[in-house]
Amino acid sequence: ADYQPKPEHKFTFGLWTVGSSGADQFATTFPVRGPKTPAELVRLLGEVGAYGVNFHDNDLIPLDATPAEAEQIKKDFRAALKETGLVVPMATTNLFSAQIFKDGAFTSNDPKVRAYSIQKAMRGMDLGAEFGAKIYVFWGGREGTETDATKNPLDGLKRFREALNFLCEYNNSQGYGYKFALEAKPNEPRGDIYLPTTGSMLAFIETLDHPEMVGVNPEFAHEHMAGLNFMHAVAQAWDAGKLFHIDLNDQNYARFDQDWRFGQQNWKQAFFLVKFLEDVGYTGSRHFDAHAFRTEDYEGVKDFARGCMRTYLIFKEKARQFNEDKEIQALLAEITPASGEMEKFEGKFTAEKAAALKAFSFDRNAIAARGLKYEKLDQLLTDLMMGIR
Ligand code: GLO
Ligand code: NI
Ligand code: NI
Ligand code: NI
Repeated sequence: ADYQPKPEHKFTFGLWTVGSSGADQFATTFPVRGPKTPAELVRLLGEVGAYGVNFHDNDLIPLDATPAEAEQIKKDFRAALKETGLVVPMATTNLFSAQIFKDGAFTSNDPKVRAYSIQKAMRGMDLGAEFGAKIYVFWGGREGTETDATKNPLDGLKRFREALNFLCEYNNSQGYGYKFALEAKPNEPRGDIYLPTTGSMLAFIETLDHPEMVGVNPEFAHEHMAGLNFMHAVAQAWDAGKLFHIDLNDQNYARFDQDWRFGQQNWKQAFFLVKFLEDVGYTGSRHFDAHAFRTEDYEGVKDFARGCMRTYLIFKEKARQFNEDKEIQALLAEITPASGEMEKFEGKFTAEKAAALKAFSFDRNAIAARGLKYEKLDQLLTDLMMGIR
């Protein structure tokens, strides 16, 4: 394996990721990297071998741009896409940066803010469609509270639902063919954000008018902030047929939003995630929603972007080795025994089966006495990942 990114790997980055100025909560007015235009960022991504670029409405067109400025930016952006061959698989709306969103967007207590947010999302969908985006992400960054004295969460859910129902109909009315992908995050920037986990989003989707149009965009960092197992969240989304997009990065448990290079910190979790995506045959974008360290210049940003993709491909190769390793596979076969005698109790309920199972006598102690060799298996994986196998 040469670990070189190719279009078929579907590696994408947001304009906001490689375009991050390196500003943080304690240095908002001291960016360490000067701004680059969207067209320049596309060329940077082309240089490192990415397949696609995604954007928020205002990553491409600044909030206060004139129509003439907007046209020029789009023209330059389009030219850079053509030159590099990059595509735009996903677009999204910034409903969290501007002052007007200080109390949320779709769930704000102010009906003017709610209406403005839906207007902004429709315009964002128009913009994404101009560049061929087929996935539209909704991250409700400020849909939440610092104190629940201000809002009833039931109102929050109702407003969020109404907004999405409206936008699903808008999608149909324009014939855009978008699939919506809802992105959960437990907190930051709000004290608490509604629908804090991928699991919450999955349950919420079933309450919408067009559940078939809506899936999820789970993010590694966000599930880790909530102390959860990211791969398990992704698996549940996949099982529900709802894994429409994914945000890859890295994040230590229970910290603020770190948005690190994919695989920087939690190798094992990243490995299991890549293995899962490759084993099930996920065909969507592998989107990196991450930032280079504040210590980096734009050369460092390229190192960061190359690193995200390279690490993914290394884990993909390791997953292949895991699946082809005779000792590991033999052990796996041993620890997941065939049904044998239990087959007659398995599957759908029948009254006879239930009666037979109730009457069956199990040797509980003998069953429990069997060692499962999980220690051995996990060490084989560790050896494999460390490159000594
Ligand atoms: C912030 C989110 C953000 C979203 C983006 C896409 O933590 O991860 O980057 O992914 O706004 O809508
Ligand atoms: Ni995030
Ligand atoms: Ni994200
Ligand atoms: Ni983040």
